[in-house]
Amino acid sequence: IKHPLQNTWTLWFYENDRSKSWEENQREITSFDTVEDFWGLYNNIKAASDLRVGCDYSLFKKGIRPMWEDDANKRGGRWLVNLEKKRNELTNFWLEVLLCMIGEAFDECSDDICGAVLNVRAKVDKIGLWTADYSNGSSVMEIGRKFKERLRISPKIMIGYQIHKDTQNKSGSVTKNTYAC
Ligand code: M7G
Repeated sequence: IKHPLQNTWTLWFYENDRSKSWEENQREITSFDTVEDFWGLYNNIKAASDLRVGCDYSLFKKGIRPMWEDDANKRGGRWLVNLEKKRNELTNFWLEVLLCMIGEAFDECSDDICGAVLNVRAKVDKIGLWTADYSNGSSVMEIGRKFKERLRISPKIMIGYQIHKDTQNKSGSVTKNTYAC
């Protein structure tokens, strides 16, 4: 018998096709709910660092689309880790994020986790950990601290949490941090 996970997770892949809208470019790949099926999938897809610039992987709880507009993300935000010139470490960072989520590493805050997104970009790759409710301050902070610890980000480096609504409505190129740790 296979080892069940607490949640069922869905992998999404985004590939930039200019003839289509952003939403149409998000493709649902598959869902899994056991440890074995996770590795079966992981071992059969491209490593994060082999994705072309402009592509994203997203892993979300089943039923949540990897977009601001989804009901589960409407009141949410994300912890954002910028990975500048770390393309060779990208695969390991992303795997660690996946393992944190499917292993429910955020303990009693795990219910607040929606999913995570990897953006492979020309200058700075990004990993965002999406949570359900920005107003849930203690949970957001707990998740942020755990996330930082699991990714072994130095205490000297601050990571920020941004509300999706702010990201959506931003006028400049930076979104303000609502929390940091
Ligand atoms: P990105 O891919 O998150 O980051 O956003 P990047 O700027 O490093 O490439 C790029 C663009 O994709 C945004 O300006 C939006 O036009 C679109 N986009 C990104 N997200 C996460 C969403 C979303 O959740 N919903 C919609 N409708 N568009 C999005």
